[in-house]
Amino acid sequence: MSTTHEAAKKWVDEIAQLCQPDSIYWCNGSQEENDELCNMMVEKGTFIKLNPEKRPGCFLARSTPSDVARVEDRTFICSEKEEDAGPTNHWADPVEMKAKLKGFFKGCMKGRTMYVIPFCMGPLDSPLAKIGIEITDSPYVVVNMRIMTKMGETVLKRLEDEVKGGGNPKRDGYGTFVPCLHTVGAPLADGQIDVPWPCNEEKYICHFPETEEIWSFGSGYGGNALLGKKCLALRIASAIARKNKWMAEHMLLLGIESPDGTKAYVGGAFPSACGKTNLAMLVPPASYREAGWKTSIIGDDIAWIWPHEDGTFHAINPENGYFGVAPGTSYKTNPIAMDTIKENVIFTNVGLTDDGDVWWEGMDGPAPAHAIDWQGNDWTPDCGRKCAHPNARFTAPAAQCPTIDPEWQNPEGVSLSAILFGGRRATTMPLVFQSRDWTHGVYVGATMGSEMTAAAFGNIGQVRRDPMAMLPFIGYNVGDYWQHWLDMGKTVANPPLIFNVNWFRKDKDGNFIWPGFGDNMRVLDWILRRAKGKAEGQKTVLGVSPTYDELDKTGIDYSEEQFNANMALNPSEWKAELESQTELFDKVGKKLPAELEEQRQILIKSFS
Ligand code: SAT
Ligand code: MN
Repeated sequence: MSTTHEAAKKWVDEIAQLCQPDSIYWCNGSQEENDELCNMMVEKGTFIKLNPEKRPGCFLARSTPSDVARVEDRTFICSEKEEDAGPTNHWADPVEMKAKLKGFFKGCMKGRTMYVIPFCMGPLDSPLAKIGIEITDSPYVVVNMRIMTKMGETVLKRLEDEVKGGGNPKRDGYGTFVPCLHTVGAPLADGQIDVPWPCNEEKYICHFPETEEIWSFGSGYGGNALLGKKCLALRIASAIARKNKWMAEHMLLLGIESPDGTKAYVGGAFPSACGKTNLAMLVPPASYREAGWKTSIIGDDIAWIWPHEDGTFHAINPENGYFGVAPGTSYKTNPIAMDTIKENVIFTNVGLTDDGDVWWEGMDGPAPAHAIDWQGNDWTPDCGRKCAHPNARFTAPAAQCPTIDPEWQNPEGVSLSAILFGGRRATTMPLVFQSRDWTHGVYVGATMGSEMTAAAFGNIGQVRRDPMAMLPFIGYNVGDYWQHWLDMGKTVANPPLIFNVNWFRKDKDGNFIWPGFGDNMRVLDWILRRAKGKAEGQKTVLGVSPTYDELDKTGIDYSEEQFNANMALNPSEWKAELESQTELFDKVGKKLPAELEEQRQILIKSFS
């Protein structure tokens, strides 16, 4: 197989010359192809086939211990001007970086097969759909991309059709594709035996926003290697979106159906470790379910949002699967996820039980008496080591999710009623408030922060600013990104209302005040009533908050005192909060939109 798309053919030829693989294989995305690759990886030791009675169609991969997560300090935005990458990114000169990378990529696929993966992010007929071609020497990447994107023959055919004037002429990037080049960076000498998880100690995850290209060297893991996800759908897409007046955001998309049959959609941006996947798969409390409330998921990680002719923002999930964190996932914390990962799943760096199933810390029931840990060693509950790596993952097809929304493949997306921002804050931030207007909402997102949960990232409890939960994913200058948000609010008559939520506030004794998880439905209910003009709320200096009576408390104990503690705005905490926001604002410098500093000044006045 090859292609009639001249630019694609030329690019693949060029890369083959550079990387010198033993062979080239164009992926068609079929089940047979997938089975063959999986079997081959089982033979090679990359994959372990799980017990087909317990986990049909599932495999376990164990990575090299140094290749377990995204590598932010090896991630580069290679814009022509350094200023265009801005203070939150690592910048490198595109010409110099390309030259350097060419050195690394020269002969990097010797002894390996070069896979060509045509893929599409988003429904093919969506105006926002993005076609990419990933070249990789990793079969692990191929089978993961098959779950996480739409991949293979249909996509390539569509790209070829577009050159002839077919397909969907309204597609952003019509006729073109984003070249995504990936290698594990481990060429094989003649006769050399391969290791189960090849990778390189050197890693470069490079983005060229002006030419819309991605070059990734040395890692086989997740966001470093599945280039459709964070690299394309966030970093490159955010830069394209700015040019073409849409938005690429690190947001879940959740559908909520009220008992009266009306359906609303909300987007939510939360930093990692704030329960994004759990919220996207929320199960409402019993009283809500009995009353007829239903929730559904469009996406758990990324949203592409654009101004629709109906005067609202519409959103699609560009992904096709979930690349979720396994540890902590259980029937108690996320039953929907547990039901999604019963079959056809790739597990990476979880534990293996003696009966050929998977296990991780936080799974339901007692720990197994014996297992094999993520590094392949014997493990017992008292051995003092973790069985699964804390960033162990499942790759699962979205279509297997029992609460997948019927509209999740609608090319027109779904209309957004509300956007939520939220971090993990033990103090300062109330349970929920609605921002005063779009500009104030953008300020709330821009100054969003979350407390560190692991000592490794800094002092526990210290707030890390994570604007719109996009800190590692904005493909350009954060000041320009905020300006883009401000501008986008003016492109539709009815932009979504912007809310801030905080599920993690603690009382004097250090206990969470709000029950969280499914009970977050009670807050969403109020938010939707606000969106429909059916809840009065009460004005605070932050905007509008619910009254105690407006929150439905059926089935939980939540006293007015608890509510007041949850909603309290403590002036001294707020003075410190507003002061600490200057750290990021100062870094942004002259690119900081004046409106955002004005918003900060308004609050300084209110709290003095
Ligand atoms: O590894 S990924 O970037 O895909 C997941 C994550 O770190 O959020
Ligand atoms: Mn994410």
